[in-house]
Amino acid sequence: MVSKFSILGMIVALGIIMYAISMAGDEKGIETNTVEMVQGSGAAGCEKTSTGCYDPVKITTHIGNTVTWKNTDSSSHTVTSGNPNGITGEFDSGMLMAGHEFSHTFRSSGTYDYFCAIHPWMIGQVVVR
Ligand SMILES: [Cu+2]
Repeated sequence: MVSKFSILGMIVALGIIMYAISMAGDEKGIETNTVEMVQGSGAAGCEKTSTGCYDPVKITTHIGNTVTWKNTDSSSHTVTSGNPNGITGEFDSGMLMAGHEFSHTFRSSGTYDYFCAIHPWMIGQVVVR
């Protein structure tokens, strides 16, 4: 026989799981307008680190704000909207040499994925609210 306590325990556990899922789905990313391409991101592996290849890998900003990407790596990179399976055309830095920057002003809310067209493991995301 299943006791009332174990049923209650299951309901509580389910509640905690549902809460965790809702929090994960609501994760906004770090609020900033500056992203750096990390050192060594020209070689695969940065995508497995906590910072990602673009640091921070996920940011939140607001409508009208300009986000600036700084290439602090020694390799050239791009900031291209979309993902390796498809370019959305929202923004594209073109080839960004070491030490150079690229900026884009976000005019509408949404979630913008982007990646490096040279190193497709480099992916990042901008959430505009
Ligand atoms: Cu790259």
